Amino acid sequence: MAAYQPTFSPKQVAKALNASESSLKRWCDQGAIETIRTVGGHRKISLDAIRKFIATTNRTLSDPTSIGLRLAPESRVSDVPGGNEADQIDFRNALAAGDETVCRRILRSRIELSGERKSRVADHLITDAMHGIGHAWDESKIDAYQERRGCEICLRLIHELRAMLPLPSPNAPIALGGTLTGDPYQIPTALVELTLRESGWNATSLGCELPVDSFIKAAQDHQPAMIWLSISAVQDEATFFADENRLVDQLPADIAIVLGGRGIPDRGEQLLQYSAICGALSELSDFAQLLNASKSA
Ligand code: B12
Repeated sequence: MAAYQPTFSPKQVAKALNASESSLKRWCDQGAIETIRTVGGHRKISLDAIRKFIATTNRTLSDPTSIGLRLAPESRVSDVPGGNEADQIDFRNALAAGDETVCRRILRSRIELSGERKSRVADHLITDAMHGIGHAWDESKIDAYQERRGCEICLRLIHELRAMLPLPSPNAPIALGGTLTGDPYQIPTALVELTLRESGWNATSLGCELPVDSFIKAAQDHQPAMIWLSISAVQDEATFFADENRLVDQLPADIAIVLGGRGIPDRGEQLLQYSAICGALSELSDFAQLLNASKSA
């Protein structure tokens, strides 16, 4: 269980789950919900135990307020679509509401409970939520400020996860990446950095809208074994193809060039130069581990 957590009575949890108190007590006694007994013999339930129960039984938190999870007013009716898992739904709603504390709690408990990689959990919750927020914004169901605020929260959470990782080992291969001029999307490149760090790379995102000459300078200064480009928005395809080709032409031939992102233009496969185009972060993780192993072999 995580450090300190508040605990709740079966009555409070029953209300939160829209179940009867007697069912709740039965689930406690059957071991379906991890239960703590007080000195006086009363049942107490932690937030982690509630979350685990929700995740394994596909229940939803009908009344979060009864266990102190207060959502901001604008989230009480949420129109943010996305994945069906309980923690995805809770995370999306909290993100749309700007409730950073709840978002952090959901992210951290999933990491602790599932034992999955941090980058994988971040992708599972953050990518889903931001896609949903994009939809909801497109349909005027949420406002632009909620989208921008959601971005800020996600970036903070990703950076916190990165800070929880051990420092890269001194002989870890270097990876640099980011987005080129015209592409303002910050979250994908931050997730790539997290994924590569968890795969044993000394990865640094250079951020967004980097002029190609500066990308080339960074490569000369740091001699990475990998450069990634996250491509979410391309303003002018001809300029983008020319910039990308110029970047690759200026780099030593043994640097792996990895491209990814939903904005790769249709003709990208023919007109861009690359070692790999990865559709998903899991593919990047596999590719990076393979490359790392072959370099240290
Ligand atoms: C936040 C956001 C913005 C913010 C970004 C701010 C910031 N600080 O990053 C700002 C305000 C800049 C913005 C602006 C605009 N936006 Co916008 N935006 C979004 C939103 C809601 C989330 C983007 C995001 O972070 N997603 C989360 C990331 C993690 O998901 P992802 O991009 O799919 O990345 C995954 C994979 O692609 C892959 N990946 C990505 N890069 C890489 C790299 C490598 C190496 C690898 C291996 C993998 C990989 O891994 C990631 C994780 O799984 C999207 C909705 C959406 N569907 O994403 C709309 C969205 C992209 N925006 C949209 C629009 C219309 C706009 C604007 C035109 C709005 C306007 N009228 O001004 C402008 C255009 C800006 C521009 N210059 O292009 C549309 C695009 C529609 C289209 N068909 O292209 C979307 C889809 C919203 C919608 N449903 O309508 N936007």
